[in-house]
Amino acid sequence: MKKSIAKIGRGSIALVIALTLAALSFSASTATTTTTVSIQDVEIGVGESTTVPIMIYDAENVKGANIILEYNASVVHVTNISDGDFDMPVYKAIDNETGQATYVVVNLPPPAGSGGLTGNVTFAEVTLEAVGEACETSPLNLSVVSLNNGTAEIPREVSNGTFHVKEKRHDVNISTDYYPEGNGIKITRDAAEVVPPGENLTIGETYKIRYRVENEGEFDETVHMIVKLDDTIITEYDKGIDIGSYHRGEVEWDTTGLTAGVYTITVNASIADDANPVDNERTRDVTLEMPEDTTPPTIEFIAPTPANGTTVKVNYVNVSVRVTDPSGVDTVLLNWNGENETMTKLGPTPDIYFVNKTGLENGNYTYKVYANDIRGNMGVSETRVVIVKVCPRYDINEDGAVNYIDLGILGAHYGETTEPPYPRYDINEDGIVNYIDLGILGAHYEETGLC
Ligand SMILES: [Ca+2]
Ligand SMILES: [Ca+2]
Ligand SMILES: [Ca+2]
Ligand SMILES: [Ca+2]
Repeated sequence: MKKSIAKIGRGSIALVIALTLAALSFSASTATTTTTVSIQDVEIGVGESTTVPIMIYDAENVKGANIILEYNASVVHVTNISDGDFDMPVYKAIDNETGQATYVVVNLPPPAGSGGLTGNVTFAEVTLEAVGEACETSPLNLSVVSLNNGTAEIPREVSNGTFHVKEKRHDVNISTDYYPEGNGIKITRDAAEVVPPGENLTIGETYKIRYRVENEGEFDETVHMIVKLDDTIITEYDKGIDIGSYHRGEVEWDTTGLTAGVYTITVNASIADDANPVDNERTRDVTLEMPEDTTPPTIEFIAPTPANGTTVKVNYVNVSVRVTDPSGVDTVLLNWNGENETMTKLGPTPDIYFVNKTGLENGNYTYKVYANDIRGNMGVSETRVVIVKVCPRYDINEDGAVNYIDLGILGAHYGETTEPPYPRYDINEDGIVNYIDLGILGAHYEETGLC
């Protein structure tokens, strides 16, 4: 090996000196940096392989290197050494009996080669295979036989690594690869059409929540699955998933009867002892909204609203309606003889609205009810008429005139006692039909057009 380097050195001695001088002058200004030969710590599972570099950090004009990696061959083997940044590998030897891998490289001067290497230089890439048992470790020690600039050794430090065989792990996860846009949770309508995040769901439709659970550990597992909507569990089951296998799950979600708003879907896959629990639960927020609504509310007159065309003998009328709409009712107005007024919502019964019209003069009144839903669809009821006809009590038979007919009725009941609600022939409502009532009737006798 020395022979190879020496031979190259002789062939370009002038250039090597020039580069060495340049390197010396350069190093004066960068005296604080130390060239370090380094290999990182490595952790892989039983039987697994990985490739890591042996680095020369803060190199200055490196033209040749001879480095031996020493390791415990009962724990780790070197299965390959491949080129780093140097022009020319000179020697390579792997001995997995003694635990030594030797590699020698050299750089040629230009134009044949790239000259001395400066900066962070990859010496070689070594492939390591874990041949030991779980939890075993091996040093990764670097023995630097030579690190030179063609004429002299370069001062350097060494940073060794440690090789660790990973413990066998239990590890399942909800795969985000399955549907990355939805954090691993896919939602479909009509069995196939995917609802992308940001698109709202429609209340009344049935969706499917889909996900994939992967077993990335080293054991067969029985996985406990829970799918929740906010805090409500919509499905819960156990599922066996073998090593390296997966479970693709789906749950039907019927949104009928739910209120509009944001809901959080949670999919959780749990096992007793998961090495990496952070990937065992995924959530996705979805917004539920009411379906398209172009239909106005339904408006229905209910008791005690008088039937259309009714004559009432009192000076008040109660108008009550039941108003219903799947989207929700916004405003309900009573149109009474052409004038609108807001109807009052009746207590705990959410869809009943009413107005009491009081102090009404005798006459005909026309009315109807308008109602709109929260989507702005306006509906109107049938139009009704009510006739208010209040006659004075002394017009006992309510025919608008005080005459012998009223007198006959009063006479027929004369001397009777009465109870509330007092009959009209007890004109002054004092509980007895007597001369006082007769006197009132007499005072209005032969009046007409009263009602
Ligand atoms: Ca996990
Ligand atoms: Ca509607
Ligand atoms: Ca009369
Ligand atoms: Ca009386």
